[in-house]
Amino acid sequence: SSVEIGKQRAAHQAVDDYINSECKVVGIGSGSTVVYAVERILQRPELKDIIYVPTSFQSKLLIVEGGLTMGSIEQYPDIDVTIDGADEVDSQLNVIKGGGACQFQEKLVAEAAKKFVIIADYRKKSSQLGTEWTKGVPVEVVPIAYKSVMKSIENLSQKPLKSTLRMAINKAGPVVTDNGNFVIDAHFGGIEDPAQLLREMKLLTGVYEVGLFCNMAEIAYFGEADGSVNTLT
Ligand code: DER
Repeated sequence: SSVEIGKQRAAHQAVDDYINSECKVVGIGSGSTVVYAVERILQRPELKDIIYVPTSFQSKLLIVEGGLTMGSIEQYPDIDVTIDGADEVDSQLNVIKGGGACQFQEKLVAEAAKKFVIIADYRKKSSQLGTEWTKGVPVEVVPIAYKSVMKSIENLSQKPLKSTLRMAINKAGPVVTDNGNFVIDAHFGGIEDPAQLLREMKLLTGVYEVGLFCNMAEIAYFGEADGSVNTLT
């Protein structure tokens, strides 16, 4: 499909541009686009000796099943490059992440990297966060606090239109993250000031991590349906 072609081309180009044998430690994000990044890494034997740091159980499986060397962020707190997907990217490189409920470890591993590189298909490009990605801002919350957080986000400077507890599909009850938490999807429509919203949400008791990555990415690769790739820096 054109979306899969877009994902693959963005991922391959980013790996070829940013990962080389000089890299010692590389962070591997989560989601379906990073699968193509690992696919490209496995096509380049010179990248075999790099230590790969995961951002979820899914990311761990990609590294382990790929026969790559896995390291923990505790052992390798200084990462050369982290490559990860995104749910939506605006022209300032503000990003919504957490569609896969992995945003805590993703943010930890992204912040630890000298360079944070986003890879995405064309659907993720947006003029304003919240206008293309309509599933809300993923907010990881401590389970007992999910109602408190739903209440307190009503008092943010930009009010949510609605917020929902993310329910699992192949498991009864709510989605439980790799960290043992719940996820609230907070719908704001177009987000006026993502960095301000992030700051305010991080202060709410019970919030574990917010799927807004502001002023973090160095570059975003967008794969188009025709196989071309364009970047945003
Ligand atoms: O959950 C996440 O943060 C993922 O990185 C997500 O934002 C991108 O997933 P995709 O590559 O499957 O679209």
